[in-house]
Amino acid sequence: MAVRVGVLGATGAVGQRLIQLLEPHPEFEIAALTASESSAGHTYQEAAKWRVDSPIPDEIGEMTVTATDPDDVPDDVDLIFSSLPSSVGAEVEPGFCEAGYIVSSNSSNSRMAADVPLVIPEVNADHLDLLEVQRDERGWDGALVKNPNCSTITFVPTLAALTEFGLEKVHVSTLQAVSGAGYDGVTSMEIIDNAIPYIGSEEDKLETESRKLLGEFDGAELNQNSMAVSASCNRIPTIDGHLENVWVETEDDLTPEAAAEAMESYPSLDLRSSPDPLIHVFDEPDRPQPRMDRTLGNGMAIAAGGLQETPFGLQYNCLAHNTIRGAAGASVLNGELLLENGYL
Ligand code: 11C
Repeated sequence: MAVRVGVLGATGAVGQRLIQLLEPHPEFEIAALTASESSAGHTYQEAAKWRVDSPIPDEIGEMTVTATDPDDVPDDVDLIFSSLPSSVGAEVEPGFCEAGYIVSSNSSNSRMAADVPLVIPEVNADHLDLLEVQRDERGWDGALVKNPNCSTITFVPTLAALTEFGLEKVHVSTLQAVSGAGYDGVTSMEIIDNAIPYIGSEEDKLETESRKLLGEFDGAELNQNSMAVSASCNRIPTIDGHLENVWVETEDDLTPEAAAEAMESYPSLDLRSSPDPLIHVFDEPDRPQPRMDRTLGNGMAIAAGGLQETPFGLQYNCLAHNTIRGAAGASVLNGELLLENGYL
């Protein structure tokens, strides 16, 4: 029987992607949609300005949106997907966990909390065991699991493939699509004929989240990876798909050929939304590109290319669909991992 799920922040850009991915999902059944007070009481069709690239499913359009409050969500909902703005997430997610809900959240609040697993299943599924620490410390019947920022998800799997060479220094420069900024980014497209070299706290997120993801959980606490990471983040006028330029310095020699082989053979998982292969490596120096390659693996694959040796170590490009692999799909995949691990 499918697990009944709720979506918090269902009318936003990531909330819409969540609905698009969850509606046909055989393991999950959408049973609750929440949004801000102004949407509560309206049908989803009335409340949402639907913008994703498939029609709103009829049965979803007819559902009534509720306020984002555990008391308004049916008790038989077991799993909550959260795509709330971080300030709202910080306020309401703990209440859902206290009320016994398992929360798979894309919101950026609490990602770096010591007892909150920050998970990309193909990279650090074992960090889910941190939930035992979380339950001991917080006394929740529910649980809170996070996925990282979309730009972090784009490059960390490629680094995970290279850990055997001993990661020492990583420099990453991003070219991020406007959909990462939600509706405002997509609708205004103010940046046509422009690029913006500072987009909030992105750089800090890439630097800290990557070290947590590649850290080691010893059963009691999570030790951050010691690699040095420096990030520079930029917004470009692309609709979907974050492209990143990466330079990696390693302890052991690392040729482009060895790196390509490590990335191509990096294992995927036997979860429904995990693509196989996880990482596509292109030989063509002008790939990957957002418009051509963002839908690989149903938008869940990472694409890499342009591997070459430089005085600053191995250089390459990588790409992921930011609202699928980088956000909604990442939360759904964490939901599948929670199910696989008996939390649901
Ligand atoms: C952007 N990566 O492209 C951001 C959006 O931490 O989940 C996602 C922010 C986050 O602007």
